[in-house]
Amino acid sequence: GRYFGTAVASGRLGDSTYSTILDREFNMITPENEMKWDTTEPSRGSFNFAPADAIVGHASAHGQRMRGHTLVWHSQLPDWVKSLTDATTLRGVMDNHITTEMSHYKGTIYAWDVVNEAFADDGSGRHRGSVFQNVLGDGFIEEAFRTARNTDPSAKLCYNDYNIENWSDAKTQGVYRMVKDFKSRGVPIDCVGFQSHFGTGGPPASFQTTLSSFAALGVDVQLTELDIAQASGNAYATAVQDCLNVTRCTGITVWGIRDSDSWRSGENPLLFDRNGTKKPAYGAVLTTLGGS
Ligand code: 9MR
Repeated sequence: GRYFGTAVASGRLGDSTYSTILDREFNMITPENEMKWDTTEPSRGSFNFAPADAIVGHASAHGQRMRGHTLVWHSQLPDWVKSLTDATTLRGVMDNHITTEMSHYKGTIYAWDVVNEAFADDGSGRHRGSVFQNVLGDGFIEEAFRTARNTDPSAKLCYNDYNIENWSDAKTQGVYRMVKDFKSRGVPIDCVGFQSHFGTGGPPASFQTTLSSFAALGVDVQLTELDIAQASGNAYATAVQDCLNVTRCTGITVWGIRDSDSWRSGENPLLFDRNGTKKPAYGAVLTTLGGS
């Protein structure tokens, strides 16, 4: 009943080992970089959807659904956006970016990471500094979600972040307060993505509590970028079981296919080795999902 997805890099689609595993094992795709602002709007008003279109085309040809990643993020953001200082201008630029990209992909995206990584790592539980935060203030996240809903009312709208898996962390609590506030005021939000980039031990003991606590606010939750240093089978099994134990945990995405495809390849964090062979963690995930 859950989807199982992976991040995909458009440049690897021509690698037959890669695409064979992709189409055999995964029914959800997140573009690893191709839908980010530096690729999609490298200069103001000039949009480039070709790399992401290649992935969407692959997905529709193979019956895979898509997560859109990501519309508003402080990173992989072009300098022309970072240098804006006028609030009216930046608000217009942000809203135009959201409406143009979402409109291009209307009907092809199951869920959008509307805003990515907006909270700080400093233990404050507050938003991080960014051009959006510094010029537009706290309201920029709400503005982005409202614009997204108006553009494509049938796409699920998610907030996505890392290091929000441990329930007692200030960052987790900060995101929780935001979602609770959005729900109480009718700001449109449908889901929260927990990136789940874990160390060797896998998820924190409280991960299921975190997932169920957010779900109780009335949002779906997903593991959106799962990878685990050294990929212990137990750690992967625990992460998957934490999701299965929460009714509103609707799916899991791993952040790449083979270890050699990973952004942290030195830690061998994925389910397939460099040759595309299944690792023990693959079996642990399959068994946890009820397969054999
Ligand atoms: O995996 C992505 C890598 O190829 C890029 O170089 C990097 C640039 O920031 O982004 C990586 O993906 C990130 C994702 O978009 C957001 N969460 C953290 C991921 C790993 O850095």
